[in-house]
Amino acid sequence: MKIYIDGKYLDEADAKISVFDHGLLYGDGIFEGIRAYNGRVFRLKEHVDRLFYSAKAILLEIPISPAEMIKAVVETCRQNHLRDGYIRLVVTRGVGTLGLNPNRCKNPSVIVIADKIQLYPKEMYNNGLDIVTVPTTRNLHNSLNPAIKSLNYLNNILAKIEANNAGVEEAVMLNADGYVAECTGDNIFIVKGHQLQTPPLSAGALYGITRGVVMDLAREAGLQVSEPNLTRYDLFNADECFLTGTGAEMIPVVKIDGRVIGTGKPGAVIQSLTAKYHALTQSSGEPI
Ligand code: PXG
Repeated sequence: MKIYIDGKYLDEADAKISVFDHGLLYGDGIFEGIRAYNGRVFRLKEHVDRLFYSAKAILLEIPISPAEMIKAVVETCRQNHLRDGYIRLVVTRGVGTLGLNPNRCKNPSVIVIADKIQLYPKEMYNNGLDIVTVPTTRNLHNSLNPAIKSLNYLNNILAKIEANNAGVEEAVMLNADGYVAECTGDNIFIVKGHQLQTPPLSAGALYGITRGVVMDLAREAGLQVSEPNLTRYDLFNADECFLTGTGAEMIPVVKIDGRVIGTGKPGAVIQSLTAKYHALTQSSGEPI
């Protein structure tokens, strides 16, 4: 495998980052997770834009332009003969001292890894997930804004551990006001009648690329799409519930905190939106 680091394509064994990199020492950096389908990188521009927005928010100057970043991603896929897979884009603050002051980090590092994708097992898509609400609340926006896709994912990891401890795959994270924010690596949606609802970004959700695509597909299909504050009560009483993310795509949820959602089986809306999503991923994107 060839890994892009700061303009060079390195063998995996040589693709290394300093122990003084503040990405490692402090989680000081940002990232993106992107998919390639059928020889094209899906929604690449949107992912690169989000990376630059995250960078802006943490005052990190990415050393290459968005156009160069797009080229680096496509070229890394080419070098690895990747037609379908997962791409991880990382920008770290770079090498500094053991002190936390980022002023000592003069050269941020850009890393692109293009690899195979690890998917949830097929049964989970067919049968739907059982998930739980966890005690760890989503970060506050005035502390570490969940819109920033930072390398500091401890908030999400703690929630994931709590889900694992409860014997399920995913966690519903609430914000400090008790409203639903999102899951650890996926946005959450509910269907109620002809309405498709997902928490607003202000509730502590990432501006998910898949979230945006699914909202567009739903509007085209004639559903009413809105972003109200949602409580656990709203989730429990939904007709359908599902999660969206680049890795998982769309995955149904059939049980939350012991409450069966809808019929307890993946519903018609998620099934039809998933078909549309698959068609779109196979037919659009930046050619490799
Ligand atoms: N919320 C969070 C907190 C995320 O990290 C999403 C929502 C979905 O966003 P996109 O743009 O992908 O539709 C993410 C996605 C994983 C994994 O292994 C997921 C993400 C990052 C790293 C790993 O599931 N991010």
